[in-house]
Amino acid sequence: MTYQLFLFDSLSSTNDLLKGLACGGAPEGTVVIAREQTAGRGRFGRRWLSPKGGAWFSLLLRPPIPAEQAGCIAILIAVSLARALREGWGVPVGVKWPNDLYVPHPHPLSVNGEGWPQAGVRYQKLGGILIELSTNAAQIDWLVAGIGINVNNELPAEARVPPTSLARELGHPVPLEEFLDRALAAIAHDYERFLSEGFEFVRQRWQELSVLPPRVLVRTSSGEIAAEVLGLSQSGKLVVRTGESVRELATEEVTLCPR
Ligand code: BT5
Repeated sequence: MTYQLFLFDSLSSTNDLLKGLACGGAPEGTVVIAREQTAGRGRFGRRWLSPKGGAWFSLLLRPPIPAEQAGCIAILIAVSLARALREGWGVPVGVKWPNDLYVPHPHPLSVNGEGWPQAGVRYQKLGGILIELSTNAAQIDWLVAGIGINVNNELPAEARVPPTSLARELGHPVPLEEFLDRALAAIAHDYERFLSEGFEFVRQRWQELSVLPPRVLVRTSSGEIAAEVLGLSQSGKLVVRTGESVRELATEEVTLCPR
C-alpha cells in the first residue's frame, strides 16, 4: 500500500475530513494527520480529547471484503499498533476488544509473552480506534480508520478508563514522526498480509495480546448480561457464552466491562 499523507495544524476531526475525501474518490492509503483536533470523536458520539503532542490520524482503506467482516480491520489495526509499540519502544501494550490499546500496571516482567498479566492488574488506556465505513451492495466501499494514540500530549483529567501516554510510560517524549512512521509501516505490512492470506494470523496475535478477562459484563441496549469470553470469530466478532447460548458480538452493539 502506498501512503499519501496530508498534515494539518488543526482540524475538527481527521475522520470527518477524510470521509469527505473518501466520498470524492480518494485512493486507499490516503492519510489525514492533525497536530490537534478541536472536536475529536470516540465511539457512540463520545468526545476524544486531542491536544497537541498526540498522534491523531485517519487512514482510508478500501478492503475488498463484505461489510460484515469490517470488524477484522479494527482488530488488525489494534494488533498492528500494539506490535509497533512493543517492538519500537518495549511498552507491553495489550488490546481490549474491540479497538482499544491498554497498558497494564505494573508492567509485566517480559514484554512478549511470559509474565503477561491477566488478573489483579490495573489497565490504562493508551489509545483507541474509531472505524467508520460506507457500503455498496454489502461490500465495503470505503473504510476510514481513525486512530488516536496519546504520545506526548497532556491527558484528560477525567476519562472512562484512566488514560496514559507513551511518554508517560517511557519517562521521556517520543518524536511524533517516528511514532507515525512505525505505526503506518506496521499497519501496511499487516494489511497486505491480510489481503493475501486472510485473518487467521491476526486472530492468533489477538489471542496473545487480548487483555479481556475470561468473564465480562456485556452492556447492551436492554441491560447488562454476564458472559464468558470464548474467543474471536473469523469476522472479528467476539464470541461469548451467555447462559445456554453462544453469541457473536459486533463492535457497535456492546461495550464490555470486566466483572
Ligand atoms: C475511542 O473511543 O477510543 C476511539 C478514539 C478515536 C480517536 C481518533 S483521533 C483521530 C480520529 N479522529 C477522530 O475524531 N477520532 C479518531 P471510545 O472507546 O468511545 O473512548 C472515548 C472515551 O475515552 C471518552 O468518553 C473519554 O472517557 C476517554 N477519552 C477521551 N479522550 C481520551 C484520550 N486522549 N485518552 C484516553 N482516553 C480518552
